[in-house]
Amino acid sequence: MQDTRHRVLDAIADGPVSGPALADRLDVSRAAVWKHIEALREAGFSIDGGGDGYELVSTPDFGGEAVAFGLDAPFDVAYHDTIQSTNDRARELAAEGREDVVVLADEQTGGRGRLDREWAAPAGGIWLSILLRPTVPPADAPAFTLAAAVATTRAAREAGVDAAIKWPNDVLVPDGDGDQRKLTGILTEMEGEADRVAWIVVGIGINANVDAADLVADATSLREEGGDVNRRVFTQRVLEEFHDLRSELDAVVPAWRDLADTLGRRVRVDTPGGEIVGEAVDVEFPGTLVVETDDGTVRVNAGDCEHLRPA
Ligand code: BT5
Repeated sequence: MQDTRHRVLDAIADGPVSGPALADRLDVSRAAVWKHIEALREAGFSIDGGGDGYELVSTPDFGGEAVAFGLDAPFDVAYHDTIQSTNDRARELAAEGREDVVVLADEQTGGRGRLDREWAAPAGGIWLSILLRPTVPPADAPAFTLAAAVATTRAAREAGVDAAIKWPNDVLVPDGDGDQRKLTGILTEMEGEADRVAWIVVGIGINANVDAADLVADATSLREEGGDVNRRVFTQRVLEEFHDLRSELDAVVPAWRDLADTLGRRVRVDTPGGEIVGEAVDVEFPGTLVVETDDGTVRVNAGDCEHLRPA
């Protein structure tokens, strides 16, 4: 069904094509063609239906059909205008055995950060969760979080926003006063056995076309940094970059290094084992931060990182 709809879109994008010709080409009935055209119009596609046949005039700025159309990555898109949390929905889909699905929403009513922190997710954002079943050990899972940060940072830079990554998973924008504001947060959840991941959900929260006043202190948005973006295109770019990286995990850390703002900085990292202060000198696969402290080199796998001003 979805497939035929995409083929209808592809055909009328180069249109105009008559209904009977479309039915012939796609090997479906004329009534089926008409139903797809109506469904696409309802999803916000503007389709001309003049004497020469159907022709795509414009694509909506957001939504499931819109993001799936022309997406150069093999993900199904499950779109919701509003939902509690895209990560929660992706976990349900994982329990149903699905994979390579992106749950996407305009608004979340119960968005979650790490450690059950709240994530503000008003309408106008790009709130998405990617459900994957990679054949990797659980220890490699952090690489997917880093890949999401790289993908989002690249998309933000393409949109003209001066974004960079703070270890491990925040995409930040400098505020001009030496501080940084958070544009994106990433929450990765997974299930698996000792040697093999069953599923991973990578949740990416992008403050897109929203006012910073509707977020939290120290947050920014694409709207604040450079103006509203076409969310369809932005989402597609994030998913395409992410797909390239998850297909070549070894490329993730070098790409992350190039876009990181943490390396070379003095940092304080709150870890489950206590606080670590020193200079962040490197990141190693799958996402380990290497910190030079007064007591020697320390490797950190997880924690909250704060950039400190130079001593
Ligand atoms: C994160 O947690 O940064 C991960 C956020 C992941 C959100 C996505 S949205 C799609 C998917 N579905 C979900 O339910 N979640 C994911 P953490 O590093 O713990 O940061 C959380 C902290 O960021 C909060 O305690 C606030 O201080 C701050 N914060 C909350 N909302 C924010 C926003 N919209 N923009 C910037 N900062 C925010």
